[in-house]
Amino acid sequence: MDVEKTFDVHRIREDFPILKQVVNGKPLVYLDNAATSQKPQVVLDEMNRYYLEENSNIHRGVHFLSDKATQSYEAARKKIRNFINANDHREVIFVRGTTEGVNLVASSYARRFLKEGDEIIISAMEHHSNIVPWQMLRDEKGVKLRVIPMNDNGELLIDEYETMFTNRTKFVAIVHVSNALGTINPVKQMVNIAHRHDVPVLIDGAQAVPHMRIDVQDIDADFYTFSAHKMYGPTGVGILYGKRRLLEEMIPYQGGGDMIKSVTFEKTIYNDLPHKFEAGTPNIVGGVGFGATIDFINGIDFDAAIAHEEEVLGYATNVLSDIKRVRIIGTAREKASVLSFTIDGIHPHDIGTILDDDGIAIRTGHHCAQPVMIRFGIPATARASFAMYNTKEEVDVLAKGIHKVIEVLG
Ligand code: C6P
Repeated sequence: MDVEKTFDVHRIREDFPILKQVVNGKPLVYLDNAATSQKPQVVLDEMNRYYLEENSNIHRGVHFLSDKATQSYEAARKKIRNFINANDHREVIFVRGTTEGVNLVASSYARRFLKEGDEIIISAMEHHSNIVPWQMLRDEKGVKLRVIPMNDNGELLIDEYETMFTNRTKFVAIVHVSNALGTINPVKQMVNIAHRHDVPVLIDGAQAVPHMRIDVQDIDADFYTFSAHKMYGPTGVGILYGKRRLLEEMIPYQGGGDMIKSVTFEKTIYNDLPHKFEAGTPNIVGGVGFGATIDFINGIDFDAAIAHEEEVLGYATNVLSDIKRVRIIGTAREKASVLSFTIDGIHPHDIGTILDDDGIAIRTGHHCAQPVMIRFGIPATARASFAMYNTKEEVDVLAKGIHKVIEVLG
């Protein structure tokens, strides 16, 4: 079936005013969605409305505006809870983004429960935000990091993963979709393997939630974290989902207002979930905007949007594979959104600069996943990453741009 018939990408593009821009005299072709996606008008309107009509601090005031702001913020939490099918809204903690989600778990769970000699399993394709917090813990507590290897297509070796568990293995932290390769990891199976060894799992869902339906109960993730800004929502807000039993056992790593029930100089009693982990005034407008983002996604045929993205990615993969000297990095069977590539003899930064002259926005560099670059023996890649509003015509513009890069730089 031709998904273009059931998903009107040109209609969806109307919802994103920024896409109409002209850059360097050319229509903007925005292919840097893995870094951050664009925001629909309805999300911008809702954030504006919040500031115009409700702006106030939450959970604190008895007055009208504070009550309204609290209701909007907490309504957003419940929308997000339904979106990821969490069992309870208290399992949905607002954080700054995926990075903070991982740091929260490393600090409040692993620092408390792991001891010297214990092992944490991560994978060879992690973003730095799911490496560095565990290294900091390693240096502080003497825990060990073990890394699941991957093959030349950028697929994790699940058989090897299975053999890595010992009685010292106490935690697993893995990415759902790689931002550098696009690989979709079989996280449900990987969680199942870890649970057979009674080991909890954190999943970095930053690149998964915008491109597939996520059911945290079906995956049986113990923790799952993601950022609003990669899924058409605002920057500076994201979610850490955690199973209630685990969150209840954990001690907050940030103290301050809102996360307490009572404070004396002798003793503090922490607040109930989820507020226990939400110290200080949060990104209220971000949370409200995130709620509007969920409404936006629920208001479209998200399954058709996902199918459209798959079709665009498949098309782009074919078109770029046909260009001589282009090497695609990340050729896993299961992929989402990301097309990383190199051009023989040309530095990725030069590719990005020349494409920018034609209004094409891609990301070049190591994508905060330096170990992936080392694994493939390259310093960097050029990366086109797609969202639901991208078209095959834009892929053609990208291909034309790549031909121009080869022509200009030889
Ligand atoms: N990747 C990219 O261009 P934050 O910055 O906290 O919202 O998300 C961090 C993060 C964590 N995990 C994965 C898999 C990610 O892709 C990212 C962010 C961006 O690929 C910016 S480096």
